[in-house]
Amino acid sequence: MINRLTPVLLALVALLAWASPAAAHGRDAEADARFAQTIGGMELTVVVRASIRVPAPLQVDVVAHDPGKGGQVELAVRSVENGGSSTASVRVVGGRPGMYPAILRAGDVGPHELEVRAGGERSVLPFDLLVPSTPRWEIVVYAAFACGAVALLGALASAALRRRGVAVGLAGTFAVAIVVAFTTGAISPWFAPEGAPAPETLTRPNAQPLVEVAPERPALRSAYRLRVTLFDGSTGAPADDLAEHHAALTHLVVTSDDGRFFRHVHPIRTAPGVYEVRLRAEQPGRHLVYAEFERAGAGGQLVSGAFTVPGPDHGDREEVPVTGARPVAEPARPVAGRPIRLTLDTGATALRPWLGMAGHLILRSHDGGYLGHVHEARSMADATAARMPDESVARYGPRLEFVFSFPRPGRYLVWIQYAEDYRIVTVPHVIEVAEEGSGR
Ligand SMILES: [Cu+2]
Repeated sequence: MINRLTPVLLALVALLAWASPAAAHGRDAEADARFAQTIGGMELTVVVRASIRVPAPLQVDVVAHDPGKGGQVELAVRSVENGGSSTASVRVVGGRPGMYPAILRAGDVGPHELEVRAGGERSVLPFDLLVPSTPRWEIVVYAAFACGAVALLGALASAALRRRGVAVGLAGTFAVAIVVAFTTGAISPWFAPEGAPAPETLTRPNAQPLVEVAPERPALRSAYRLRVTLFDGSTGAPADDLAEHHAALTHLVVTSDDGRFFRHVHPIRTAPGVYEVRLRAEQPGRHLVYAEFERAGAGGQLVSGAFTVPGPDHGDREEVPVTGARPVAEPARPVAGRPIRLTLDTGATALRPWLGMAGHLILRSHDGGYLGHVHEARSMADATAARMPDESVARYGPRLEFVFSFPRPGRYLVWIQYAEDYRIVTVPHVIEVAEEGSGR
């Protein structure tokens, strides 16, 4: 009997040892892909919803945080491997922030490109289309049950034919199969979850960035382009392997020296390794640019640049126009190197996640030499999971809380950003940080 069972046991062991499919960088098959995009005068988040199978309809939601004057957003999804494509478009209504859903079609898993066109601009975003696979323990359970069923039928048939030896053997096989099925099912919670992102190993070099402005000295009240070109230092080839990092491929913060101009935007990918954004020069003087991105396998990077908008010098005037709700700092006189708690009562109870968080705190030292980015304290737990909280659920508010330690004493320009029912609100603020032991 043992001899008869050996093939069954070997087959089940082989099934158990069956390798699980590899997961794409940082995202599991059941997570949506998110791309914040500043395109056609709009601030959008394009969400590619996770699919459960292919071929199937593919939902792509265009979340308009700042719809500007509105306009048509053309979407096209294309498989890199077999070229299969599908298109759809949504009409974003000017001045009406919200979620605009579109249905495309996905024919295959694997590397894809999502093309987004609006207002004469075009962005091509690479993403992996994943479909959750059946966990292997489940397959083993099904196989064992199927095996057991066949053995049981065989045993009954053998018994009816009075072939006692065969019947006993098959009954034994049935018993083993049932034990294997139940045991595998019972211990399945201890198996490593399949399709979970593999632990990050940082083996790649950082990307070499080039931050450029065209024209080099943008005229006051005219449009200009900011371009971040990323290349690999050793090969000179474009570094085109950016990972989705806080729901975007690149984040760009542009501030004027005096802090009166502040934009937090998300450049479009115009070519491999090239990210561009169209802006308008509204303030004369020196401007500082900070770009935040993450090359797959290389970790996050923060790079900076500067440019000047020629124009009359206003001298040393008050930096940030502080209006509306004001954050409250605790302690009221922050000290360098010690954490402070910054609380903002937004007065709104329907705050939605933006870039995966209830709120963002961006702070810049007065001279521009330092830029910090902090996430809202209570929403951080949501983002520790591989999946971002969904924009369609208004789950935060009215209070936003940030904890941060300023590295050095001095004057800091601070901007708190959050999405009030899809619309992005920016609250500027100034914080004076004292030196430790300065007696205050
Ligand atoms: Cu950003």
